[in-house]
Amino acid sequence: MTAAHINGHELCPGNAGTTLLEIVVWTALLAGIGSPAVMGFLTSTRVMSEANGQREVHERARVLIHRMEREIRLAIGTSMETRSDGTALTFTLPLGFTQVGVRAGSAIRYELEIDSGEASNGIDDDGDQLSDEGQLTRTNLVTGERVVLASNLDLAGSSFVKANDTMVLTLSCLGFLRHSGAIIKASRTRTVNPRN
Ligand SMILES: [Ca+2]
Ligand SMILES: [Ca+2]
Repeated sequence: MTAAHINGHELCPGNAGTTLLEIVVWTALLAGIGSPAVMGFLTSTRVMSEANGQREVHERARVLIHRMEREIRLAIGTSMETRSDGTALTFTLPLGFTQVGVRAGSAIRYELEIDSGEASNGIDDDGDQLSDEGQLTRTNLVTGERVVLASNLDLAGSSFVKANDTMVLTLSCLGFLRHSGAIIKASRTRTVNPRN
């Protein structure tokens, strides 16, 4: 009999039993220690995701209105016109300058358009969680080129209003936060005076 045996019994159990026991212990330990850590990780990931979602909506509104503001400052002031319901703005950009004044260039129209699956009724008709959302388009009326500058705009909170020689732009962007189900609105207003 070796030192490892007393009365025919092994002092050290076989590998299979030890491994099974270790698995049970480690599983219990990981379950006790790991669960709060995993839950904490998932919670912080969701919080970060929601914060990023909010930031993205605010950033979209900021960039969008800055882009419009920059172009409208270049416009010929007397050419500015708005649609009576505030959903469209047209103006002419200068092509150049002569001794007698400004040479007119491209005519531009910015327009707020409701999404094809939506009706202006205060509810979400197309099932994307947003109500009465639409897009902002820019059309060059000379060449016909039309570009969608942004989607998911809150049309009820967006408008173009002309007051004497000044243009008041208001854009409201929407976002849906998947984890909390919250709807985010970010509005920006700029008063712009064309230089030409
Ligand atoms: Ca919708
Ligand atoms: Ca609707």
